[in-house]
Amino acid sequence: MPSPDDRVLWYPEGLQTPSEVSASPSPSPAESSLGETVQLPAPFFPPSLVQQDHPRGESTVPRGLPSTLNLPEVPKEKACKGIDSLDVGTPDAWIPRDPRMVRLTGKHPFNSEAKLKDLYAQGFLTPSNLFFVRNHGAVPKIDQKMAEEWKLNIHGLCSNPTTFGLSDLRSRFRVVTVPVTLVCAGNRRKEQNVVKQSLGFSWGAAGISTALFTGVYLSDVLEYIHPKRNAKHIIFEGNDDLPNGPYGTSQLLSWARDKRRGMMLAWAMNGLPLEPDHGFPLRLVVPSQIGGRSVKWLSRIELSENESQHHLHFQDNKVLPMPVSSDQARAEKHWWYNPKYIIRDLNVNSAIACPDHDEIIDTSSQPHNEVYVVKGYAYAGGGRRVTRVEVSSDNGHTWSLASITYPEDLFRAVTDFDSVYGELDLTDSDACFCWCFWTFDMPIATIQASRSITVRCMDESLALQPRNMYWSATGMMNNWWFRVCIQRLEDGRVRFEHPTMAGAQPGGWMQRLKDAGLDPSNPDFLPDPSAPGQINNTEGPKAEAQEVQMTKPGNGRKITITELGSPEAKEHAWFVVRGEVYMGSGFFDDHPGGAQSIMLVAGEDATEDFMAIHSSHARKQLADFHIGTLEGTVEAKASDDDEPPSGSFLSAKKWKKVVLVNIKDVSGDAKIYRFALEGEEQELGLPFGQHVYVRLRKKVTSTNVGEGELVQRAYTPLSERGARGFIDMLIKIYYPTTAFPLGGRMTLGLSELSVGDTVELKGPVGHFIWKGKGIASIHGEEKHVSEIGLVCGGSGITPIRQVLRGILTDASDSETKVWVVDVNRHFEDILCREELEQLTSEHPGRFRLHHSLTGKSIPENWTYSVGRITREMLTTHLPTPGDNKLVCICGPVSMERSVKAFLNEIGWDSSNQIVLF
Ligand SMILES: Nc1nc2c(c(=O)[nH]1)N[C@H]1C(S)=C(S)[C@@H](COP(=O)(O)O)O[C@H]1N2
Ligand SMILES: [Mo]
Repeated sequence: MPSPDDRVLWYPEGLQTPSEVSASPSPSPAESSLGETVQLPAPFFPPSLVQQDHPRGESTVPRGLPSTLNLPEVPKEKACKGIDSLDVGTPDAWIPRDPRMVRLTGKHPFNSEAKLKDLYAQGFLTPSNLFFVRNHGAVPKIDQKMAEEWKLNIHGLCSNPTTFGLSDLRSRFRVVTVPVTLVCAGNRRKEQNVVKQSLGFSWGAAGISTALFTGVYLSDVLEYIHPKRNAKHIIFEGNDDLPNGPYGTSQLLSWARDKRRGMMLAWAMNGLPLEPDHGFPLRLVVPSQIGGRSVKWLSRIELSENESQHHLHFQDNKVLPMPVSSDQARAEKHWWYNPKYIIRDLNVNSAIACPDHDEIIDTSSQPHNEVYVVKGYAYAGGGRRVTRVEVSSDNGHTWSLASITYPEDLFRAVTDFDSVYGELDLTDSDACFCWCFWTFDMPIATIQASRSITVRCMDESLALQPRNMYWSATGMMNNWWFRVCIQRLEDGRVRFEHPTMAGAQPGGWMQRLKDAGLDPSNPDFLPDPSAPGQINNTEGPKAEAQEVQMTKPGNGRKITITELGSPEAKEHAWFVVRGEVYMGSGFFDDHPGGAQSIMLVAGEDATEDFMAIHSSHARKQLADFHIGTLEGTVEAKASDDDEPPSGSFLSAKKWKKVVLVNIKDVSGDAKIYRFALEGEEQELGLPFGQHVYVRLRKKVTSTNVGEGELVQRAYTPLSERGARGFIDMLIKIYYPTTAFPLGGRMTLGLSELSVGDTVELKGPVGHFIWKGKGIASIHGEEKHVSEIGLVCGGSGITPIRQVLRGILTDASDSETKVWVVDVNRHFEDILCREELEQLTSEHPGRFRLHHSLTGKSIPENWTYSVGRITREMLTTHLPTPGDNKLVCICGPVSMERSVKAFLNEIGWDSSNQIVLF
């Protein structure tokens, strides 16, 4: 590797060493104002213009950086060769361009951006053919000879005015390569134009690109030409020929002299000469400022007391105050000359690239706990770092942290010296000149439940992307939250919709809202407008005010409190949400939270819990089960009976936190979760036969800050009623299987927990209580029971076991007889088997136990039944029906149904002899 002292000439052309250069066959001499004749390597010409038949025509592919440096790949894409038919007949018809570029101002001049998806797919460094282009006019036609003779004239208030040829710059100053992201101030302007037409054309979110720029630091050149004391501004001029004179703008000289701001005079991009569109043969590169400051085709620099007087220095790249309309800005020139409104540094901004506009995913075919990786870019100005990227799925009500990668930081970790790139050394730089990338794992379930994905970021100065658009006449620096709308298709798939499509392309939710007469600057993408914590849109009309319809239109039936308490209502689990009555039994089979949680609210007002955990999708579904409007109100009560003794943990009204302290594997997928109550000596306060609601927020990823879905389900504890300080719960985790691809929402949520996490409990709930001394309470009615049958399947054992223990451990009851029928698939699946066996041996006269196994492998000396529950099994292993008798059932819905049907056949009365848990 050559050492820095070897440097003679730096040229953006492959593998030559300086000695090869001097020996190259046809060097073109270039006379510099320094009086030295230097050799320019041949060819020094943009690859797109190198003819195939050119003697060096093959050297159009950039040389990568040494792989040992472990830096982002230098784009290998070949330069375009063909002339795009759109350029034919324009002054630019000599420039090969990539037809994939989206033209934003018709054919000419060339203002274009790649498709956001294509741009993002390129990664950190953008190949020059997909690098956005902003040309105010025709591209100066510069051939090889003109490039070799290019003059940069630096003059004005300086002691050493000098005219440099490119080779002078290369040989006099340290040649450096720096990755820099350029962003046009108009990036994302289309969004502003949809709200109200600005003076500018419609950039999408791809008016941004990144390249390795090779050149010399402007600060080094300024040291050489020695500015005078009264010089305050440094003016740059390109040699494009525009109606109002050449393109030009200026910087504060103090900024330009500051090496840390990284301003460069650059001749190469990604290891090749600049393409004509990007300023061949020389441009200014101003990192972290708007692209408009990076003057292309740079030919003149002037040091001055005053800022640039170029037309476009005043008439462009400003953010005028919001109240100034486009017409006003056009008519009243003074706005443009007010120095306060100039834009220098970029502002914080971010956009979503994945999902792409119009991307469709099939959420229904994916497991609920599967995630979709949302991705995008973010940047800040002034060398500041993006310090957080946050994603919201509820229209900005709550936010989760995305993970960010900063490929630019890789450059800070290495140094290199290379004949193409010169010095690669950012080891002493803390400035962020480039975009960063972020990703966020969004659960499919969240996508299903929400209407938008929103991103915002914050930078080191704590500047945060705003919720509302700051519209201005130039439409520049648009950086409000970037929102992608989620649209549910009829077939269960979802389609994503970006805010706009660049240029004249149709599409995007902003135009759609506008066409619908809504305010596109005030979208309301809340999952449900009535959800708690809704942000009230105070400015402007409310867009998309879509209250979810939870009732059947035209259903005028009135339901009285008495009807709500009728046996029919209990049988079909009628419940109340927001004053409307619903028939819960219609949804037993499909309810993701299980049938039990619906049965538990039968006859009750379930508004609070329903609204807390159900998505707008679920709310919509509720309409199908609407049967009428309640006359009067139901007392909010969670238990039919006694309030728990004071001092015990549970509250019927309030969710209370418990901490997970232990997880114990039991068998197969079953685990015992132990949660600590508030006090070590505290009792739970749960009567025999009743349940507790467990509610938890699902974790999403390790980087997520608690934005998962809220899930809730009723469980019966495993711990003894008298247990103090803790509650044990036996949970069988339903992992996704091919037959049940979503797995159990609640149990998967539990499986994500680790010790130290919290869940919330509320209760007791349920209509059945074993009160002791042979007394049961069913829907508040007491009944004396002499014999009780308990039928359960799988983890349905937990409430059954509580009742069983309640009876057998009751010192004041030696009468009540218990029969248990427990059905499982395999022998190993039988939960609490040993305990059950032990209780039978302890209470031979009172407790009869029977099992059945439905699986294929049956243990050799199995003495119980095999196969599903039959009528005969229930006849033989339960008491005969009678007035003082009762059967309780707990298991999967299908089992509960068939057991109930058999019991009816045998002669059990549904209204007061059968209890479904
Ligand atoms: N000479 C000249 N320099 C120019 C421009 C121009 O039209 N002429 N456009 C400016 C603007 S507004 C932008 S955003 C950047 C775009 O650089 P690019 O076309 O290389 O992406 O160049 C800047 N430099
Ligand atoms: Mo720009």
